[in-house]
Amino acid sequence: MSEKRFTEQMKAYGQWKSDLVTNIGDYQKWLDANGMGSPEDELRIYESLAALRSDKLTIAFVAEFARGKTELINAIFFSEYDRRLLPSEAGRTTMCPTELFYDAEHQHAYIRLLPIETRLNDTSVAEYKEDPIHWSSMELDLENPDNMADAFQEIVKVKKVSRDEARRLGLYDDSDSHLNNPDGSPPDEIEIPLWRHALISFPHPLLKQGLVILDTPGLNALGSEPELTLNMIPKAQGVMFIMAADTGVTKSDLEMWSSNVKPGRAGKEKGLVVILNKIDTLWDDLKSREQIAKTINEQCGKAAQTLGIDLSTVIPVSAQKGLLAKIRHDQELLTRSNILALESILANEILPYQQELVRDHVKGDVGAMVKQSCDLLASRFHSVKSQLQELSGLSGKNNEVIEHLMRKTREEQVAYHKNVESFNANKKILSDQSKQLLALLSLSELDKLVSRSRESMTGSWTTAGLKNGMKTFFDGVSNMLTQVDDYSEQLNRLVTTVYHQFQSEHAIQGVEPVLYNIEKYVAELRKLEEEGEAFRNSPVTAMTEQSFVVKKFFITLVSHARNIFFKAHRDAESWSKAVMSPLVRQIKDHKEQMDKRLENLRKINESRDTLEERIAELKKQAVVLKKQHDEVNNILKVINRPLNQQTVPQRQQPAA
Ligand SMILES: Nc1nc2c(ncn2[C@@H]2O[C@H](COP(=O)(O)OP(=O)(O)O)[C@@H](O)[C@H]2O)c(=O)[nH]1
Ligand SMILES: [Mg+2]
Repeated sequence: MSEKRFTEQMKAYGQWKSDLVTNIGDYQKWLDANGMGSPEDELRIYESLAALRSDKLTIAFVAEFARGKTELINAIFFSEYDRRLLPSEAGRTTMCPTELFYDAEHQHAYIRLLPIETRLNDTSVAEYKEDPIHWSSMELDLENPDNMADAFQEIVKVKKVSRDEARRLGLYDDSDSHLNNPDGSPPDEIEIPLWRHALISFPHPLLKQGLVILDTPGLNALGSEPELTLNMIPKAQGVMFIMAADTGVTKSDLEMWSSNVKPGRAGKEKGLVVILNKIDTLWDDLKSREQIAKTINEQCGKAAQTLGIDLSTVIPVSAQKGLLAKIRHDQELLTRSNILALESILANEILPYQQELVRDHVKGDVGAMVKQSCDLLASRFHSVKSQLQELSGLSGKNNEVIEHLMRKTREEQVAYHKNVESFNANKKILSDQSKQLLALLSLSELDKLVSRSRESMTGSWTTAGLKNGMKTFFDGVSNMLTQVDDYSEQLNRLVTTVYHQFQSEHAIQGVEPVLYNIEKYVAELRKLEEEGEAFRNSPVTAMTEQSFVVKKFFITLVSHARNIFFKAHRDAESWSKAVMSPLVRQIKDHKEQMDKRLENLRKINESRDTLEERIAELKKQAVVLKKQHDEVNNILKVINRPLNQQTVPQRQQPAA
């Protein structure tokens, strides 16, 4: 088994995505060239391509401050700069959540910083991201790593503000007694981060392939910025939770684990990596390697026990020695640091998992469209073949037989017209019912629910009030979704019946409709609720000024839920527009073929010479259809191609 390094694997993943993009582009061109596309198809393809191009693999580093998150990021991803790129030093810890990525739209490297004062507004960080005007922006000089490292110093910057100011920002609470002066009096000034969030874009090869790294500050920051816990961390494909060997598992480590890490990973355990960092602090020269290995293993065991997880899932590493070893090309030290074990998990577990998700998505979306095109062509081919058979059987037959066939075709035409009428009536019913479906997913209804939930908090932004508010909100959401689910089931049944009825009455080969499914949005909302519950129950909410955090939390929760609703609504809308198109196309095909058949029979009836001509024509058509079918089928094959089956390596413990 070959175990690929993360960098290689990421490159292969990028290549795979770009092949898919080309393939989908081919399909798009094919639709155009053959006049088989519709505006809805165009839109769906466009969205799929956009989703593929903007696909990101986010790895979040979550831990209490000074556990070595930033050092690990330096060691895993940025060692080729031969220096410590992001600031990681004793006493100067990352103060604001920092995202490292590549912004392909603005092709220059920059660092953007959101002032801490924006906390006073009700706008979420996600919303601020849409609007660069609120950010303070600096260009990065890529030729000059010193300059880059200097610019990165911004993310550790702090400033002193009055106690009142800190309180207003939700960064100080009278219960924060650990900040008191030695005589017990509260401090006059509080040190707070200068920035609320940092975005760093630069063209590192991994970032260019779609890797996003989220570096977070400690527990305090997570407590005061619910968006991290509710949105950014759960959305990450990989979460690295880090403890340190020199401190062991502390109370706040544990708190962070149970409030901020574990709940967001429910059902996504694959992406969670638990790390015991700084094992070099246990490298005692007076002990043998075996003794050291034993000590490290014991520490991992203790950590695993405290967190309630399996020992084999705790990876001991030394970020600092890993970085040093990579810079010095010291193979022995690199092995000892065990950094490569982490890379291997990223490369062989987290990345393939994301690839599977992306593939399933493309398969379900564009794949379903391509399949419909394929089926439609098969159905055309089938009908040409049967006409061909019919005509071939006519040579040597008398006019009576031909007239009989003409009569039969005319009867079919009459039946067809009747069926088309009933099809149009059904289509109208479907369109009305789709409107009802959209109404059930209405955002204004959701907003009414939000107001009711706010009211049921009885105006108090406390955790007790929040409990009522959240209950009202999620009960309401769940109620709305149950209705949507029932309704869409009914709609799906109608769609299927309309398809099958027409096809069976006219002996047309089956093209299956795509059904509407709300399940994935229900699952997303359920997850949001779980994360919300965990956060609400966490002691973190009690640490900073309550009303502040509770309010921010509620706003984040609602905006996230609103976003999920929005997506479900948009999906339902484009579904309802596109669901009947394949059948409409098939019906049109069928009509054309009947007309053509009648005309053929008429001409043959007049002169037997035309028979051979018609047969030759149909044969030509069959060849063209076969070719078209093969072309589309090849596109479908690429989309459905299984990913390279990899044996996932067992996570292994290092030799000390
Ligand atoms: N001995 C040792 N120190 C480390 C290691 N990783 C990080 N540190 C030190 O721990 C301190 C905090 O590291 P940093 O990466 O800033 O932690 P963060 O706050 O979690 O991002 C710094 O002084 C680092 O040099 C390690 O593997 N071994
Ligand atoms: Mg840090």
